[in-house]
Amino acid sequence: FFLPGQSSAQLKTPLASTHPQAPLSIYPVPQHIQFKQDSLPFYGIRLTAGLKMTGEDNIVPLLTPFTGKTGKSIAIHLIKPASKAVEIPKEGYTLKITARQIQIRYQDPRGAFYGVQTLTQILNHAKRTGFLPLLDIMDYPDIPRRGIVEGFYGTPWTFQDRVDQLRFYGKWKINTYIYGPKDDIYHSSPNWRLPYPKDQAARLKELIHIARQNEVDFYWAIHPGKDIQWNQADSLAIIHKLQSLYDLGVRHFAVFFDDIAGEGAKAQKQAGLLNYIQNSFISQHSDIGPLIMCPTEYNKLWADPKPNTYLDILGQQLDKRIEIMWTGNSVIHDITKEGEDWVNNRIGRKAFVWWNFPVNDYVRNHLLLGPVYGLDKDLPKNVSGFVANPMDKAAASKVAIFSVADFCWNTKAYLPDASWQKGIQQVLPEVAHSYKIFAQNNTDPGPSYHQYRRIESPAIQSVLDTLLARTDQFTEFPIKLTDIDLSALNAVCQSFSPAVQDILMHIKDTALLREIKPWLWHFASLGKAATALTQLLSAPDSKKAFPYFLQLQKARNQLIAIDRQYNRNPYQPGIVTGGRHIQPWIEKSYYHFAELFKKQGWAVPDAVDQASGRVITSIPEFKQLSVQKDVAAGNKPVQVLKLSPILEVLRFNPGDYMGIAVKSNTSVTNQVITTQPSLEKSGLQIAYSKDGISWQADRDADTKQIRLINATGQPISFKLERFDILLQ
Ligand code: 14T
Repeated sequence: FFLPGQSSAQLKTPLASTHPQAPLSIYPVPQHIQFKQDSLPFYGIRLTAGLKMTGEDNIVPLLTPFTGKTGKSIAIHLIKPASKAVEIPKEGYTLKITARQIQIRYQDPRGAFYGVQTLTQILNHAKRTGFLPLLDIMDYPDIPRRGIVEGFYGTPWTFQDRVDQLRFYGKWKINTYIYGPKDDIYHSSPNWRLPYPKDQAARLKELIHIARQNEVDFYWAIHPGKDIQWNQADSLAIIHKLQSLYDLGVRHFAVFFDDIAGEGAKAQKQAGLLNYIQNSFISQHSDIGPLIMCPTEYNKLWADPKPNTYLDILGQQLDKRIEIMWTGNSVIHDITKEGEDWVNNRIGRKAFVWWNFPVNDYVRNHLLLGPVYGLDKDLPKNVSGFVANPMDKAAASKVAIFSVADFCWNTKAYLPDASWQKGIQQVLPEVAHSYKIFAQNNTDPGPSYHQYRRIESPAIQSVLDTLLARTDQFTEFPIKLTDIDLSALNAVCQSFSPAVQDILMHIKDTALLREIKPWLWHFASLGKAATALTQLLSAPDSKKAFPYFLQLQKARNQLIAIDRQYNRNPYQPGIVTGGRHIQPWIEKSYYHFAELFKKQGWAVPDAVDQASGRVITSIPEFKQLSVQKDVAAGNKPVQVLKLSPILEVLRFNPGDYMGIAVKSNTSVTNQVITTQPSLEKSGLQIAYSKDGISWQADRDADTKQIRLINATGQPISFKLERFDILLQ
């Protein structure tokens, strides 16, 4: 892909990202740290004989890069106190650096590993500055199980992604990885009953080994609820499957009952099966950790609030040793203390949080790269664990994962923005400044069924929204901007394209680059469109303004081309950047000024026409859905407007409908609508209208609205597989 008008010589080099005098900051933030007002010249470390002998095989390799050759090197002692006189919490450690030695005390091997991880951060600082600070640290995690659930729909992470992740987790003191990608057919239907084929089993075995080296508990989850039979044969099928993973080295298990309906969703049956697994498998091994389950009613919005229903039944009947997952007040939600109290009361134990961030399987054209915020600081008191569900883009999820680790370790000290910046610094030090620019403007999922929104473009959001609101009044040049200052906005927009160039040229993480490339291209064009627009707005007269309009149009055409060419998937195809504030401002302004210049007699070239439509529905939750744009390949590509396939089973009461209305200047040439069960079997009807008032059974040249309606007298349950309308 070629971005015109840029040469490397034009680029401003970002500030050196690792300043030698940068103060020492340790992440996750330690619980207690006391700096002595002193430091030692640093000549490297010396591994003591004891450490070499007893040190776990995952510890010495972390330290060897820092060993010194001179007699002035400082000795490291790793001590497991024989008595419990010094109280060190689980997975905790103390770290003391004096003028004579470095001493780490721990209770369990994981504590030793974490103490050494902290030490490596200090030693890196010492190497950089030449001085080793004297200090005292006492540290331990707030949340006992912390990490990641690979639980999204879409292409699962690759083997290499996972290797990379597990190493990253060890480094940042994450101890939990739950394996549960929805699209692994041996995790879910149809093949959950079958053992993994040899090659896949071998790969899992390797991962489990790497997890162990990095002090990560590898949980393997099964998702049997779509077609499970509540009989002895299927109970045994699960035990056999779990045993086959035990044989590969798995010592932590989970059973997921999310996103299912019907027979598999019954609380009594689920509790019965899980208790059976507990008694005949988990308890039969001395070395298996507590079992985790994901309930069918896994969030407050979906939970039956009546007493003695699903959650209470689990609470009463499910063995108390089994942990229960929970996504919060809705599928995708901030995590509040009240919400946790509510579920804990019902399930009779502390919920294990499954946080659906930064997962983007419901908005696949968006990247969610912003700070981790919206998590209650009191969570450690109310949860048994906390895992985040990431994007299918493993490397691009790391910045958020870094902050999840930071939050879970020390919730009271957690600062979303500082942690986000530090995460970027750690993951992409060579392009940190540029990546921040990119990531700040790629945070919000946009309107969706889940109604989860994130702050985006914080530095410019208010000026953009003011401009957007006033655009209709901009009818002559010079434009009266009164109190609006465009210089800051202009400077920000001008930084986008150079930031993209910097990332494209200097990024070291090639996996990350592969994941986000089309979004980078899009963002560069977005910067050009926005820059042209700010210049247009500042022009003294329309003659000076018009060339900027042409630049805006050209950049906008690039945006549309990128959106139509990349990230093809049936759900949310295409590429969005700056979707919350920047794009709406550009779209609105573009149409406004195209009209204005036409009226003034300028030869405005034909625009790439961007079709658009809106959802029409009787169902309140779906009013938030956005209509997706796509292109159907053919002799001549055709524009398509579509509703994303909806994974959930929908229930239409008599009279309920859902569909798309297009703009008056668009004509509909065809539609492809499929459901499960089929339209004929389900009893649903397709109806057409030119005004949304009178509806008919056939499409004609005036059709502007198409909907799917339950015109029967009975409720209809179905899955929406495809709702595409083709445009002229
Ligand atoms: F198990 C759960 F806690 C959960 O969150 N399940 C899925 C999860 O795999 C997915 O990645 C996540 C985000 O899309 O949401 C859940 O999936 C859904 C949510 C829906 F509202 C699937 C269909 C839905 F309608």
